[in-house]
Amino acid sequence: MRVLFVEPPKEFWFIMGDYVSPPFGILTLASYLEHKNRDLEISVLDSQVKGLSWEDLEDEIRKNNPDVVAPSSLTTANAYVTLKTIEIAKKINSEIVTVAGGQHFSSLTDKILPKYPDLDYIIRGEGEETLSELILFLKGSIKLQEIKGVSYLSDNNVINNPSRTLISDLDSLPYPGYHFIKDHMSDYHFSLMADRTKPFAIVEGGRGCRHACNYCTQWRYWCQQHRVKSSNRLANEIQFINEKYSSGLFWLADDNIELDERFEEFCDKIIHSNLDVNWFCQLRCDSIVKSEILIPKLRKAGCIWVLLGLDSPDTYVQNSWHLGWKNKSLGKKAIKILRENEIFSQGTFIIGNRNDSHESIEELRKYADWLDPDIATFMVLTPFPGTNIYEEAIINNWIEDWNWANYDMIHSIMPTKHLSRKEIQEELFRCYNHFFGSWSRRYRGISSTNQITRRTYLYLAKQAILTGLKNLF
Ligand code: B12
Ligand code: SF4
Repeated sequence: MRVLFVEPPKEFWFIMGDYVSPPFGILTLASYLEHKNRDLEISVLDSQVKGLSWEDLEDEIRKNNPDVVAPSSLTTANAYVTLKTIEIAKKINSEIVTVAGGQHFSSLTDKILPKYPDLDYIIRGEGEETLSELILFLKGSIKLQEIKGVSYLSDNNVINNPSRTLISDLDSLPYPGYHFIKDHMSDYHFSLMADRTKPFAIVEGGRGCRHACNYCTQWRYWCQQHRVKSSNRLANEIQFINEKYSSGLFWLADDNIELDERFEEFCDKIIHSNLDVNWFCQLRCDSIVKSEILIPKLRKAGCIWVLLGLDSPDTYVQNSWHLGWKNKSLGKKAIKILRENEIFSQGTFIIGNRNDSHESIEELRKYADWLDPDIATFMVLTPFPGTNIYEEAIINNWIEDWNWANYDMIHSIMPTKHLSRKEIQEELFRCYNHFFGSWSRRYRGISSTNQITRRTYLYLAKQAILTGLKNLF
């Protein structure tokens, strides 16, 4: 049986500059299938890195002649490209079995399956074990009804089999299947973070998050549990990928890293292995402040860039989004600690909450100025299916834009009590223009001794972000 995983052609998220990212989700699935089902012929086709058009993709699928096509989706914004890939597969051969998964498809099985009959199965939640059992079913070894976590149509009714429990030991997963895309490993890059001498790879130290922010899909998708790989396993994985493929820049895909003993051990192992690697991760301000003592070690182990959710200065928002840290000075302190350790801080801010007005967004701009992260990324509150905010928006009929392709956090999807969608879109532009338009900040950025800061501000100086945002209204 031939299984083809596909990363579809899709738009790049221009806010993050020039990058090509490996399709990590389907690489983990491909690797797991390979270990469980030795007799499968598995391939991963990455349209992004190969620069394939839709026509090229069709030719490639035809050449591969697969029995199963499983496209990646990553985000709600990618839902249509996933479905388009599935449509193409069925057009080539209606016998091809099509499978989708991930946050968006898992949340909307009842809506998607009846509307898109080309999609045969949705795998809800963690994909490894369910996909592997689905293959056993396709080979005739087990019954479909026995497979937990799968959804499908039967006599025009959507059947959602019971959910599956999560894998208890993440160390039991094989290494991600980078060998499936080995010829392209040097092409993956993230230009703002590192030059081409340090090709880019993703690794995953853990899944899920114990917090419960209202706008986030992750905590609920992973059952509000936080599971981690051991420090040894994570360090070995990075060492293996570095030595085998020369990847030098790693994105830790973890939703939220806890700066505990395990993570300290991980840093120690990387330091002792003398690897020339750098990495990016997401941390909460409260953890940075609480574990300040660990931050120099993170830097020594190669951490060069941290993304922090700084969200909004509004106490109402802080409370209603269950952000869990209400003291604004925590953000300020966290940025200071990172700066003292020469770790680049990217702060994310969210506009478009229900109470937002021109005045409150002006306050948010002042808050961003006061916090002064190395770069600020402003985003629009987006009701992703699977979040509390989505449910609230449905009940109150707030959603005005149902085009999933726009659910990328830079398009405005719903108005606030005081602002139309167009006004929110204009406010988003103003936020970037204000933060990056400041001559003193630009000058500081471009003349910084920190290479990443310099590179980032040079990119911003090209006005690509501002032009892109202006085109949205
Ligand atoms: C790395 C990353 C990126 C990378 C791209 C990585 C890539 N090409 O794979 C970059 C930086 C480019 C990126 C961009 C964006 N991202 Co992003 N990203 C992530 C991050 C941190 C890790 C993804 C990952 O590899 N996870 C690990 C894998 C193993 O988990 P997984 O993908 O969920 O896959 C498992 C299951 O879901 C399931 N599964 C998933 N897909 C499939 C497919 C099939 C066929 C099957 C059977 C199963 C299955 O099986 C897998 C194994 O169990 C996630 C957060 C997270 N921790 O997941 C956010 C995340 C996916 N991103 C998000 C968003 C919003 C975006 C952007 C729209 C903008 C933004 N504000 O960041 C852009 C869109 C870019 C684009 N045009 O596609 C949101 C998505 C929310 C949503 N529901 O839409 C997330 C969840 C972050 C968050 N906390 O909200 N992202
Ligand atoms: S936004 Fe971050 S901290 Fe909040 S639930 Fe999601 S992953 Fe956890």
